[in-house]
Amino acid sequence: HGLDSQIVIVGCGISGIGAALKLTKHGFRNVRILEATGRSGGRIKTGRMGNNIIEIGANWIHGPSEANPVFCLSRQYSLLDPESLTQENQDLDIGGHPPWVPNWFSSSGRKLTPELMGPAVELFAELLEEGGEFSEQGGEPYSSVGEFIRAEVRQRAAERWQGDSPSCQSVRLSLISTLLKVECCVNGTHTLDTLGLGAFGLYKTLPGLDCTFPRGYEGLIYNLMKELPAGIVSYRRPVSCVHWQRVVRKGGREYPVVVECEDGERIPADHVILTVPLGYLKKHHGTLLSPPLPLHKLHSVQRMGFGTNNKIFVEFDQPWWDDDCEVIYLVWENESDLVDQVSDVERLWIKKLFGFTVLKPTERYGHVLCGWIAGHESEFMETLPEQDVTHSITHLIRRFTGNPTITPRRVLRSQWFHDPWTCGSYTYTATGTSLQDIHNLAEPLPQQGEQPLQVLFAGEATHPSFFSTVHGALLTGWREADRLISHYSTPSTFQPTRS
Ligand code: 6YU
Repeated sequence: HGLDSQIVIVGCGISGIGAALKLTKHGFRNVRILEATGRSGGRIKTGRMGNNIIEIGANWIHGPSEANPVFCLSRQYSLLDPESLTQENQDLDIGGHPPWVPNWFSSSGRKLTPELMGPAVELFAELLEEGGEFSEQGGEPYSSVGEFIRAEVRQRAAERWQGDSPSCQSVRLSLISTLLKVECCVNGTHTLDTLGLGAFGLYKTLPGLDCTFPRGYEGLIYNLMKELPAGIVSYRRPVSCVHWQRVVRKGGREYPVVVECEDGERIPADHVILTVPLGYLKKHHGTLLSPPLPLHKLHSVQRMGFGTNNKIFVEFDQPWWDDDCEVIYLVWENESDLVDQVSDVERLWIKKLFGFTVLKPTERYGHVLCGWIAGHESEFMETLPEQDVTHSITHLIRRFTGNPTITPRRVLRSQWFHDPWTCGSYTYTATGTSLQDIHNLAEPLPQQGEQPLQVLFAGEATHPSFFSTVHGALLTGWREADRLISHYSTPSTFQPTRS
């Protein structure tokens, strides 16, 4: 049946869309996407705050250069600013950390100087780089990135900063606590103590200065969707169970899989590509697959990390940061003990917010900041009424600027942990995980036998080096489409369609 085989894709995020496009362009005639929500895009989600466009999910193209398919497609669709397209920007190799102009504010209401903060910033960057080298060394001195950074900071700071005053040393160590919180956001983990050191170097960066979409990330989804055959997506159609290893007869044919939807519909299929987020799979694997996941796959689902990173957008009438400032760090002066989690989440959750990125250019956005907060503190923040979040943010900014009159015009936050179809933000390599776990997640079911490839797995969590990104997710959708294409192209399995 080759090109007539029934293929069901679960999830209409970038990986599901990518898989569907490749399959339909190759000539597969019976491809359907089942999407739980009323929209396409999944974790690519552009919203509005007043007249401004804001990204509720993915923000940047990480490493926008020739090897990044998201960059290439966005260029083709004319979605990017001219600066992002320059060879100079594509060639910049920033190792995942863009050289943003910082402002530092402290909890005693003073602005901290680059001279004071510089040595702490340098030390932290050095340790992040070293931390990424253990994955190729076949052994690591600590199990987590958090333990490694803390131990090395204590030792190197004592050596390097011994001539500086105690207060200077103390505020630099407090900045390290802030930078630990930044990394919690970048990696989408509650604390760096659960981020595996051995696997830290698995994540690979591409060259290119991270860029945004001037008219919103969803423009990419819109353009891709236009290329899909009409009507192949069924919205508000959550899948409740994928029954595989079955023999189901319909229309004179036998199918090995039945996809059961929450509304009771049962759809026979030859292949299902599952693109649900790892957070969703962790929570629902027991009911989503029947028979259940084989143990080695289940254990990898459980071992891999999936955490929360949320944004809090805040709009002001006037800026309280420098004209050229691109990122604002908040330094709690009592945090010289290198902490990245708070002791009392309900009372102190706001201390986990590391600071803000500045939405640029000002002519387009006005004075809007994007606050970043990861972990359990972020998950708690989601449960608060919006006015409580506004109150905490206002109080925080007044304290750090020493200006008791600053009042945000508007506040809006994301709530990824309580999104029932995502259950968090993105994947990280937790302590004890290795590349093998990602391979296990990506392995199709069954791999061999009479009816192979009944259930295939795509989505950001299944990419060995670009997990947690949009380009990683897209590549996994293409990978699973290619797997089916080559399955039907090999002579032993290819059966030409009769007309
Ligand atoms: C990137 C960035 N970015 C910020 C925030 C978030 C993410 N990412 P989808 O979830 O999209 O699709 C699945 C669909 O399935 C979905 O529509 C569901 O509704 C549906 N579904 C679920 N259950 C179902 C059911 N039962 N039945 C039917 N349908 C069902 N990526 O490139 N740049 O700036 C950010 C960011 C707040 C939440 C991001 C970013 C991650 C991407 O958004 C994400 O990977 C993809 O969109 C996922 O696509 P998908 O198709 O797999 O799933 C140095 C170093 C170290 C390590 N890493 C650091 C890298 C930095 C990571 N950066 C992230 C940062 C931000 C800010």
